[in-house]
Amino acid sequence: MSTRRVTMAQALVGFLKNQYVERDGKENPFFAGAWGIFGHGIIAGMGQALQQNPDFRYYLCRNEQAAVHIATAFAKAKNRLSTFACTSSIGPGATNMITGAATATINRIPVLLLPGDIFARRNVAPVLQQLESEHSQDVSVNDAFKPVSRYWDRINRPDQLPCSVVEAMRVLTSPAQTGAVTLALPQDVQSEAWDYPAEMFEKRVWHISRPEPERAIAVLAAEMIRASKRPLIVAGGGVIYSDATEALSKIASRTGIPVGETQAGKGSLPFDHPQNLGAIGVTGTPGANIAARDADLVITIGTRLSDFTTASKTAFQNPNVRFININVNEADALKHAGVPIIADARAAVGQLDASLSGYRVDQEYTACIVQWKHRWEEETDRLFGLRHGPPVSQGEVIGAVNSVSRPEDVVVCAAGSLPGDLHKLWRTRQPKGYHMEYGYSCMGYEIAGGLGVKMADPSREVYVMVGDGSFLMMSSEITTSIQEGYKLNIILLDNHGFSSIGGLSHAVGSSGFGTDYRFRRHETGQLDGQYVPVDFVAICTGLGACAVRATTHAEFERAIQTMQRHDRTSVIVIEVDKEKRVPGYESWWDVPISEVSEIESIRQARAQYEQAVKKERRHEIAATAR
Ligand SMILES: Cc1ncc(C[n+]2csc(CCOP(=O)(O)OP(=O)(O)O)c2C)c(N)n1
Ligand SMILES: [Mg+2]
Repeated sequence: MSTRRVTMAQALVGFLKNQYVERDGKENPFFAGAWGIFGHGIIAGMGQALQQNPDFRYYLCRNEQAAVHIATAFAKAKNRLSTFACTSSIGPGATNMITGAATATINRIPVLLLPGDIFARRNVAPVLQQLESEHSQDVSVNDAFKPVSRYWDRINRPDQLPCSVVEAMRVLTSPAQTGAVTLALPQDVQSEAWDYPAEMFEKRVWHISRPEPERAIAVLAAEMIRASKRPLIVAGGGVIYSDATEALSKIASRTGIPVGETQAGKGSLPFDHPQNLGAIGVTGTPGANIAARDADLVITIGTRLSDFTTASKTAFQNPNVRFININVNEADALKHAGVPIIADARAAVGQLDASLSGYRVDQEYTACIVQWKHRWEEETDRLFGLRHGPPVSQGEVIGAVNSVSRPEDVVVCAAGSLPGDLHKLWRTRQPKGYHMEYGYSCMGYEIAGGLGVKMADPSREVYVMVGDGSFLMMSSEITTSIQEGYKLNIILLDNHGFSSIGGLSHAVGSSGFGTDYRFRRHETGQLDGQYVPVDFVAICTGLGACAVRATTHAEFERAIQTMQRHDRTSVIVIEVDKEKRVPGYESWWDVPISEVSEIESIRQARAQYEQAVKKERRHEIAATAR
């Protein structure tokens, strides 16, 4: 057997750069390079290996958490067919990546994390940044990656690497299992040489399969659809990742079954597709939520059925409702006691379509769908057309960005009140036009995520919509976007705090406590003084971007035109009125309210809560349809 004597880190990079994926006959390298920030735990091992492999590009970011968000957004934009590795030093660099790992895993997006780790040799312990443990020397901060990784290993010997990297690739490329994969790299082992089998460095192609539905289950599902009067499709992220959007469009058009889109599934159909009722769930449109309420059959495709989709299990109120779940992941397919079609979304939808020939929903339902859509377009126009303030309303800012963006452009967002408003209002015209991280809804994802999206397809303009809270949490990758020459269009909506959680606070009877960026007043001891002024334009300019402040709607429209002419990352800061919210429609979210309290408004909110919570259903224990 021919071998190559290289260090563990050199072997790792040599392996990663030769991993390819193939789906539907199309092949591409799986890794686009590595992000990271070096420290003593990685500079001499992985750092040196990256240095001698310039064809596996190293990208220097400003924050390790952001690096993982960049990788996640890139992979999401690439339908999980490509990603980055993220390297870090030991200690804080590593633990900075944990939030990113959770974000990736919860969203089912592949990222490879390579944190440095404490010496396997142990004799020099405790090293700088080492967590000492008296009960075991086999513990480091990297153990904290275990619950947020889909695969986790520590490379304690160089000869262990071949087994571990192959397992890592299996999980990363599995549509059902994918998420963050962590290989912790002890500092000493990274630099140790071994005679690696030369085969390890040959090109390897990982086939991404499209599992077909089991015949008997597919027949049962088709029978159930034919027997249903008010079927509804819930389209999740799996529709987009599996490239099933055209198949969905066909089945919806042919059968007339309406479609509601989850956050990850938004864009599955163009907004003006006759069967697209738009957003569903807590942040859904009235049409989609009424259709969900009355549906006798819900066909979910590629969704995790999170509480935002099920309106905390209150969305589906028909006493006879049944579920068919098309999902490549068994656990998702079995949710809500559904008939599980454990298969690739595109394969399953295509097959279902073929077995439903001649079936169409009745005219009455079709007429409802037409009317719901018409009314929703009117409501969207109303919210886009508000000329509130200044401060202007968030809805009209979304409208202005939407109308400037081209169909192929992408809006990126993650946390705050924007995700709900965008879910409802954004008129998505192409499947990749809407990029929302709403599995973890991680404040700070937005700008880093925007960079990942832009890198995935530089031909698209990327519009990052970010609240002041998220911006203040993590904006430093603006500098990285300038370093790498990727232009982002950032719209920063300043409402001096948390519109989202502030609104929620009012709804739970807590009057906005602790959700505004205000000075502490000596008289009250509370954060109830004037707003704390922040010069966002100065911050963005300081980070290297072009930045302006707009106050009126007309100024904003002019600024967004000017933004098109800039060749580097550009920011518009606009103050929005946090009280001029986009309303909720026909939905509810379970946020438990104190059972006892000294505050009257909370007692009232609790009384309402006790009524509302009664609508929650236990779909998981329903008898199955079989
Ligand atoms: C890392 C993180 N911390 C806390 C939260 C909880 N949270 C959700 S939205 C929000 C406020 C976001 O403020 P901002 O970005 O200004 O958006 P706005 O609500 O004003 O639209 C908070 C604190 C979160 N989602 N992520
Ligand atoms: Mg805010």
